[in-house]
Amino acid sequence: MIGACRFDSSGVPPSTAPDAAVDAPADLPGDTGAAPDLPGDTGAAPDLPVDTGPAPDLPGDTGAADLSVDAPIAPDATTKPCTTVCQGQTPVCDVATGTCRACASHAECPAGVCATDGSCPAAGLIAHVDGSTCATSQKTGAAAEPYCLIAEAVGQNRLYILVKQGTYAEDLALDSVTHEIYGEPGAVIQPSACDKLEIKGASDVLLQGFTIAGNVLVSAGSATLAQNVIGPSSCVGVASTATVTLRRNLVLKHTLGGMDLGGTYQVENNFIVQNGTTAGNFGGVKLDTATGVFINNTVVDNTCKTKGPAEAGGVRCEVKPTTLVNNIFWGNTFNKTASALDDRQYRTDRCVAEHAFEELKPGATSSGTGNISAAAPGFTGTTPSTSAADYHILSSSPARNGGASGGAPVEDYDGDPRSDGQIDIGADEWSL
Ligand SMILES: [Ca+2]
Ligand SMILES: [Ca+2]
Repeated sequence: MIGACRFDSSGVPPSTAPDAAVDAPADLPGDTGAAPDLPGDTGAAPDLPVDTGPAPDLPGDTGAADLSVDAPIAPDATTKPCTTVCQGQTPVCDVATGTCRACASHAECPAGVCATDGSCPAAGLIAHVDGSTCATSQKTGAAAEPYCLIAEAVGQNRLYILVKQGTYAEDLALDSVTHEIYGEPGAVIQPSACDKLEIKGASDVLLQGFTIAGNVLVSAGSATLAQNVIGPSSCVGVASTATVTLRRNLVLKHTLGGMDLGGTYQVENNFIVQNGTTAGNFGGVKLDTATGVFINNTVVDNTCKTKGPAEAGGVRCEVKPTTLVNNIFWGNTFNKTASALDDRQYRTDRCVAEHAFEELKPGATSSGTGNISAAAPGFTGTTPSTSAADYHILSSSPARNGGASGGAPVEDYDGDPRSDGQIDIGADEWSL
């Protein structure tokens, strides 16, 4: 890069062209006079001296010589071009290493979509949805002819669907379709009632980047929900009897509980907060099977009714044992004060928590592999809050570096790498 740029003391910006006369090419060593020095130089007088010192170069310039400014711009020594064409699942040239890599954001792909496999799909594979610019006719899904509704793009011959910002008040029944559906910042799906955003049949669907102002029902097939804000709703936030992956979501304020998962599940790096009411029998999560992974989630400020034989404010497990790893369980409540059988945070008779940061009933101590507790979890904000940012951890949080590395996700809620070699408990890995 340009390392020698500076302004002269006068504030006159450096010139990339040589200054008049003074910076003219030097004479050759031994040149004493009349002979021509340059093409076109026919004069007899000696050429001007070389500018090597503090003499002024420009009007008002009183500083040192600016020869260094006039030096050619050298190529950046740290930039390494890729020697092969970057394509397929490694479409981006990483100029720091000179190697091709997967895309990391939509902005890196010319057609606007970075797919989950790291490739940049061709424009012809992408259906565009833009409720604000779509026309009443000529809707093909091409970038210049977007659909008005997400439902119009579903089931067409384009695998990828890219949804512009705006509120899409529509019910989506994704029945036996395969799509990766991406929301740009500000894209909101607003179903009309509970369970009106449904994945069913032989579907394989990704929903990523949305605010879902309602809930999601996965009744069959396979669904991946990633990087969404899901809620609030008067429903169960995510209800599944099929195969579901929940990654890096904020699941908040669902009256009937945050998630109720049967079938097979992978739940990692989610904030699950403020779900349930004092009328429900679980608050944050109900796991109906043990066929899944529940790791690095922050389950906080959820509630349920007065404890009966099965309720739990945080996580209610139905199968013994159901293992929960690297999770924060804090501030989950019953509509009841301290109890000898207090399962506010999770059902201790069926859930097996490991490397948990947990709030304990009065007088209790943490037990179980790697579990810890402390007076406060060290969140960045005052909870309860509707902002995921407030459930991130401070550098001083006791949850920091308390997790197990086995099976932990390589990234955190923010997409930041969990790379310091000591996994933090919860959805957030602390970083500067
Ligand atoms: Ca750490
Ligand atoms: Ca983080």
